[in-house]
Amino acid sequence: MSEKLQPGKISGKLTAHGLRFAIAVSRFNSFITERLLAAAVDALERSGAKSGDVDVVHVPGAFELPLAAKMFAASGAVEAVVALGCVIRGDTPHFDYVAGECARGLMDAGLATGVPVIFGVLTTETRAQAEERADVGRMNKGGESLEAALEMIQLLAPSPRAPRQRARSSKR
Ligand code: INI
Repeated sequence: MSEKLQPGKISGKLTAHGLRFAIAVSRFNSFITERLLAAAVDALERSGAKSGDVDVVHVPGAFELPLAAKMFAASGAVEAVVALGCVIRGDTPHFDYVAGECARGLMDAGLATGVPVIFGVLTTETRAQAEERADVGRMNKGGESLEAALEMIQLLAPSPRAPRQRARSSKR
């Protein structure tokens, strides 16, 4: 009887040791975004990152996060960018523009550069929902964003089992 196929899993310990990160954080709704930042920095420290390996930049609001994220991602100086922000529907009639363009811009920055750009932006109906998601004792989205960055760095790292580019033959 043939043996059941066991697909190889790509997994391992998520360590930040020796990796460089940028965190872009919006000042708008700073009562939430500073909590996200503190949790992300804490998660980085616990994962083995050193102070010199992390740059933090503040931008006015979530709408400005994509440009800052793309600048870092394209610089070649970091392995991942984490964007942290908070858009609360009740606060703005243009919620959909700010939240939607922020999400689209961050996705574009990651796809254009090949560097993981993490969407650590809360988009909530109420302040209470934002508070819950920023609370390290409850949903801790700041810490989760950092873990997502580590996982994507590991996934994209060249592996000995990655498909190799076929050598070009000089013969025609
Ligand atoms: N920016 C946010 O990060 N969150 C919000 O909830 C928000 N509201 O409510 O408007 C917000 N607006 C500012 C926006 O991100 C830009 O900074 C601004 O429009 C200047 O470009």
